[in-house]
Amino acid sequence: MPIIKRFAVPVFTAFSLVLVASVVLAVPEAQSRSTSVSATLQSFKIKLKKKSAKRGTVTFKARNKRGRHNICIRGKGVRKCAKIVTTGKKTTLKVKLKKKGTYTVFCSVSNHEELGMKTKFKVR
Ligand SMILES: [Cu+2]
Repeated sequence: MPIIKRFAVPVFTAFSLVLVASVVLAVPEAQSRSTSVSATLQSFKIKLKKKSAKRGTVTFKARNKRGRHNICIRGKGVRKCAKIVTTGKKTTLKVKLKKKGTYTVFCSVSNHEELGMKTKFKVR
């Protein structure tokens, strides 16, 4: 009997932890998903580490390698820009993308978009 007791407690504890962990992890995911996408800006290119995300909050964390740039997104009734930064600085664009489809990520400074600072981003 003492052997069973010795095992019963750790097994119960482990089971409880799994149960608690699954509840903690499941709740925020069910309510809204969030994705972080790293990006680099330079004259005149935008590179995204991820090309797509599931619907929810998407945070683009952009590092400006060279020039004076920002990062913006438009599509499906959304248009939002992060603040403009200079070489070596970071700028973050946090946006709620509720609709599936293709969005355009671009730089709104001057004519940078026409010069090539744009790329596609998909929401699944
Ligand atoms: Cu730019």
